[in-house]
Amino acid sequence: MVRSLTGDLLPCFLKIAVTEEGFCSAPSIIDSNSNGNPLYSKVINPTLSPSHLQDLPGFTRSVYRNDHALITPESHVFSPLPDWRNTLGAYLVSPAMGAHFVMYIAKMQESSKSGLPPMDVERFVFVLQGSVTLHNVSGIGQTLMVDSYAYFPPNSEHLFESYESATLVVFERRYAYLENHITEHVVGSTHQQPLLDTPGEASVFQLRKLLPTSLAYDFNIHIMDFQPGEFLNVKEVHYNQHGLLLLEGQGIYRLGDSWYPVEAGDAIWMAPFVPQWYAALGKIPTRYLLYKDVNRNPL
Ligand code: UGY
Ligand code: MN
Repeated sequence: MVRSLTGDLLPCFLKIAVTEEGFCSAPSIIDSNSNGNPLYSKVINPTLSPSHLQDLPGFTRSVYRNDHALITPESHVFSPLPDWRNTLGAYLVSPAMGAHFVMYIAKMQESSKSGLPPMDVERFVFVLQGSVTLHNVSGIGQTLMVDSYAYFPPNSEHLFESYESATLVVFERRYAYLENHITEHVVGSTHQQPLLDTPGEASVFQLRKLLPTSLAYDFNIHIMDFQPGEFLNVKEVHYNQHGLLLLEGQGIYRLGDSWYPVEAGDAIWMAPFVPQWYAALGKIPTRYLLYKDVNRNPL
């Protein structure tokens, strides 16, 4: 302890000026931290970007709430996908959260093969990295590259093979049958899909839909593109569920009362009626892929 100029007893480290004049003989813990920065300098120069905290062991931006979840890449946990060969999977959305669908990343390694979904479950697959060969029932192979996708109606035979490696994002859902309507097998590529109108959004973002919009389909997959600085006009609250994968760019996602910095690689689950809003920030455009259930009476 030292006595301050006003006569109070103070611990050494609070009176830098006094210690510099030699009153405090304790070893100096006051000048700098181990990085050579002034002690406590972070308090007055706070880290504004949470990504700097990524060096902190245990830090994650992932969040799990009852009406939304943000699952960031450092939280992905992969394990062998049952029924697939040489493939690791990380489920990012599942019914355990309250969702009626699953969304998972499948990492196909050398000489890998897909398995089939359970009975009455439809499947949508989008290639994120590498390429896969899709064999149809007659055994004919078709190569799907990055940005290509395929949809399989419930109970339809199909097989993916990867000879080197490939990463896929997969959506599956128990099909909601509708009398006199059936879905068909679809194969396509994002860039082949036309740009669509975005009512209520005054052309703020670009929208493509990867599946037909006809009644037979009980969900669609949207590809949404935003230039930096663009944001959703509508502060959406709706009955539909979403599973989202940010493919490129960064920005702020509002989910309920929380505002999250997000970037490419992040996955989001949105329960029905969760308030949702996005603004694209940074220097490059944002692209995200979005599952949305459609065409069915919510009753
Ligand atoms: O179509 C949608 O519901 C979409 N605009 N939602 C979203 O981007 N969160
Ligand atoms: Mn929405």
